[in-house]
Amino acid sequence: AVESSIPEHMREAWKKFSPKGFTTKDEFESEAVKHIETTLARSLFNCDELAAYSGTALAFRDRLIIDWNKTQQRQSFADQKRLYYLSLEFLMGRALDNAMLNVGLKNVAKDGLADLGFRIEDIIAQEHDAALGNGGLGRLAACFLDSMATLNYAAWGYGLRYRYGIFKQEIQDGYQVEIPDYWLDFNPWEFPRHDVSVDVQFYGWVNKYTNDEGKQIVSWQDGEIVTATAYDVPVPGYGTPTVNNLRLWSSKASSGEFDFAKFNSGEYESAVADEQRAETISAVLYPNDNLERGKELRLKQQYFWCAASLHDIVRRFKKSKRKWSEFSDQVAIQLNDTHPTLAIVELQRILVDMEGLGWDEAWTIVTSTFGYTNHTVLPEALEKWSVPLIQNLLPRHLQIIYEINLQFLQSVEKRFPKDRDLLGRVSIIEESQPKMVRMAYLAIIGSHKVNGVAELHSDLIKTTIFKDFVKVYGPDKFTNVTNGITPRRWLHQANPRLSELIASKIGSYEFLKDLTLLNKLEPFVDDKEFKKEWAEIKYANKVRLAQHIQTTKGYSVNPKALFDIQVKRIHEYKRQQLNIFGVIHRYMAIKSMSPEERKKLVPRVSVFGGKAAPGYWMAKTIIHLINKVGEVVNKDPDVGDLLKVVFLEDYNVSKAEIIVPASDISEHISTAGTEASGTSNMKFVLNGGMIIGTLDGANIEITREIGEQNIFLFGNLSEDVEDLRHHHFYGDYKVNPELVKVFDCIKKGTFGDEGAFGALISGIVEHGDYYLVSDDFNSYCQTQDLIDEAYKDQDAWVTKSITSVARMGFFTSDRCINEYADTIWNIEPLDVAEEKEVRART
Ligand code: T68
Repeated sequence: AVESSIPEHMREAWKKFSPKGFTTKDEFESEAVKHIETTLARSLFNCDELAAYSGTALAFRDRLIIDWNKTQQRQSFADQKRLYYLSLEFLMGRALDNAMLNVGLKNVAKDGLADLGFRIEDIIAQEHDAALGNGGLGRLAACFLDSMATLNYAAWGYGLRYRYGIFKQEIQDGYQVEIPDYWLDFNPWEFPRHDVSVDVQFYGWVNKYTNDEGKQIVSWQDGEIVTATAYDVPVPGYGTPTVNNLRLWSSKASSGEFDFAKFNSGEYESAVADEQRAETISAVLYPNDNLERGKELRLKQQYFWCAASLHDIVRRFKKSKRKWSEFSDQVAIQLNDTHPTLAIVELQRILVDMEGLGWDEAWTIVTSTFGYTNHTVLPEALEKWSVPLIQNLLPRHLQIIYEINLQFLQSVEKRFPKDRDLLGRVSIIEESQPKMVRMAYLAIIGSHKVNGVAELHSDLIKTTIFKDFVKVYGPDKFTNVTNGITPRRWLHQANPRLSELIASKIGSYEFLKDLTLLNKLEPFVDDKEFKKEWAEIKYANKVRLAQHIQTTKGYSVNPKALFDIQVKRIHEYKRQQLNIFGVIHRYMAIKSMSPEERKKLVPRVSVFGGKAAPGYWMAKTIIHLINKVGEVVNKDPDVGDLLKVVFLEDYNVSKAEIIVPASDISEHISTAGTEASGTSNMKFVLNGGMIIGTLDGANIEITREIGEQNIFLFGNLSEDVEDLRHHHFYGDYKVNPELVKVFDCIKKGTFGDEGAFGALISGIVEHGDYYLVSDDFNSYCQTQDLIDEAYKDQDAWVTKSITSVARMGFFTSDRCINEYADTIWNIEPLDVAEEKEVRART
């Protein structure tokens, strides 16, 4: 039951005056103006677009908070099992447009803002992206929150409130430059909860003793304390009263006596330094994707966030006064990659050291609570922490890790008594110098389910990196949940005209909640008028992107050209280098053609976008090359409109919303077996773009759903990669001659300073071409030629486009969340029918 401090007879007043939230245009205007004039202390004489944005955001925030409060009450009351999604990254993007669409009041706001003298698009564009993530992993977490709220699951996200999100990228002289992203200046979407805090301990030592009653006591003493304060972010579902919570922790020095002592004894400076050291924990998001570097501060972040979240979850559970054995009937925790693996150890510590449960009893609770999602097979991305580092920072946790390992290895030994090698291979501890803790192994051992994020990937983890664990646990512990994306943001919000056209054919916007309804579009593939509108919308989206290029880059591109787009983090395995080498190949071909031949070509705009990790030198070299190629190609009079090369700076969620709807072709061309899933592939197809891709990640399932005739596949298969690399290693390979010509062109200095790109070339020519760029080059170029041919038949192209969209129903994150709920979390959605009805009446 929900407790209240207000006596029964006084609750009437609360009910009478509790805010209802606006629904009409006038009410919206009244709320917005109130906020502008009071909260912001502005007036109609100094209200610029930013102030109008702030007022609008605050009005919508109030509205969300009313539903958010009710949701929390409803969920407490229902007393059902909850899901907690632990992720170090939530790449939310902008919130206002999403909030307006989800509560169904965008038109109200549009008219209201017009009354007040503003255009809604300009107001939406004022918002700073919440960029608390690197790429796919962080954006997946954001799509999941949207689906969990939309489907009425009682689910919380837990993350870190970084002061600096992912850096802003600028390009200077063709090079990436990183600018800090201080995003908290004005953020109306968060609620500081100064009353919700957790003290988190680091360092210190472990004291074990027997107390007066003869009981073994373990106490972790004399550490340094840092306080975690909660900041809550409301997460509205689409077309539902459910507003879930994303809780982000911020670090500050604990206000314990310790500090006061220092102040009083004149150690003012050192007290301030302590303060700053504590705040450093949640200061920055690590900008590496698919790479681990073993920095102590990163480990501190991980423990800080896990400990705060776990104590919060346990506190909530304890309020229910249930027995510990019921914990996993009430709580499911999903680990987004291995970053939160310490949560497993922390829960075991809470149960054993603090709550006094026996080891085995506690361990049963722990393992039935956690699920672990793996997002990569790349060895350089698998987390390992050195034993001395953990020993120093978290001495008690290291003991617990050793105990978990001991028990696990003993059980393995019993079942496979003659296999000594196996024990070494599955041990959590790697016997290296220094010893390392393999976090993925700990995550597997501490969870009841482990999942990959696309079929191929889930098969690969079972046959490669986690093969021994399949032997130990059997195959059922491992499962697949293919990724998905939210159609609310990635269709309805990013491409409102397409969404509207689809709704007009299907008869309603119901497809935004049940994406399989898109299949009702297929009967219209021969409808001339419909196809015309479909093509017009794509064209309008291309015009919009062309305008964006004009304003940000200062030159124009022809929106009638084929738009070929690759936007994602820059990484060798994602092979932007293959793309740019292909562009150079095309450029050379154009140069060698007669004017007659050139007339037959399909003009193309090659768009690139994405950030390189600041320390990833090879990725930065790729960015440099793309920019230098652009500088030469874009002003070559022989080329004109036939080829343009654009690098869009600072790719992020809000830019993706402009870019994704504007593609004719997008590129998903990773070396087979390296991209766990990819999710932008889904976004592009859902917006009517074709894709060129390898048989990797979710490309394979996309092909299965939309049909082979609707996708441009090329390149070697993942099962052949190992062999090819083996041959490369022994030097028995020859670089593709067409690619050699491209390299010669670069080496001649065609794109400036030839030395700058030497490593990119030698990696392929001399150092084994690990990513098989040369092996796939021919197939890639030929497929690009097929694309040109296909594009000439616009009618057939549009047919492919519509057919593909109609068959994309599977890739909604709603399907994905329902699969997690059924097969891993064992949770049910909350019934909100009654609440919806009340809302409809009022
Ligand atoms: C991505 N991983 C996968 N990692 O690369 C992508 N890594 O195939 C998949 O679709 C997506 O996850 C969602 O499952 C990442 O984005 C990171 O960003 C990352 C961050 C920190 C450390 C390691």
